[in-house]
Amino acid sequence: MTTAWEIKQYDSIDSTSLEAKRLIGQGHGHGVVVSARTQTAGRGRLNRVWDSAADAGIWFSVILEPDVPMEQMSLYSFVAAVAVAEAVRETAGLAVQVKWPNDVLSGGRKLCGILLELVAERNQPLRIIMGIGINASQQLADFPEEVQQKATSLALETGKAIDRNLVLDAVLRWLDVYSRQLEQSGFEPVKKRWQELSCMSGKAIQIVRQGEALLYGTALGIADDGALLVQTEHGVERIIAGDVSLRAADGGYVV
Ligand code: BT5
Repeated sequence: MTTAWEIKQYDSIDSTSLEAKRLIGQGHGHGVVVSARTQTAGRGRLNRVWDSAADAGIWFSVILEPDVPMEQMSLYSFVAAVAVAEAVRETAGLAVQVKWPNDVLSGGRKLCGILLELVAERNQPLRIIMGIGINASQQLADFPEEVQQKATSLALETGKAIDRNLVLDAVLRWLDVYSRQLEQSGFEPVKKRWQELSCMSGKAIQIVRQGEALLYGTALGIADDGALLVQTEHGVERIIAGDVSLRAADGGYVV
């Protein structure tokens, strides 16, 4: 069954994910989508700032009540990434790559970030808030300086103006497709598609983890629980959280 998405459109909001959380508190649930023209406190992982300039991107959060066991909830970040990749291919004609854990890249630059949060309220089903930010019309100079070195937008990649609503509709349609696959067939089909789109397999990478030493190795792929498998000099390590950079031709690590 396809989801009857209910899109709540805002001009300006602190964060679409914070608003989604407030809406859950007010009794809203599966299928509600919070979308805003701008966010004044857009967030990434670890409370990092997500630049969300007015009308420059597709900033939205989706509330889901997945029909999967608790331990599979985090796999929805892969569902989100492949859904964004398909939607961008379909609407902008752009072939993008995915990077563990939660990025969609084009030309080695970050086009989209995904933030997955789990909400457990007393006597209520477990819910996911899936926050997605896709850069649409920015030129490089429009991004804050720190972001300019690693970000891109649909306009920069395609040279065309893209209808943001078309992209949003396509992402929601593909979210339905891949959520259903995860619920009905387990992680394998989503994992396979993610690995096809991955820019990492066999690449030399560096991983930054909170409170731990830098880790260097070769990306092997993802495990059945979504962990990143890395061949290091000490054997295969399973990474469950961290920031990954790929080694560039000059030996430095990028994005
Ligand atoms: C992410 O975090 O990539 C998740 C971003 C999720 C944003 C969406 S927008 C709708 C919803 N509402 C929210 O408040 N959030 C979600 P992370 O992997 O931690 O990456 C954050 C880093 O990306 C920042 O520290 C910057 O370096 C960089 N960055 C910030 N804004 C960016 C942008 N617009 N495009 C590309 N990179 C950006």
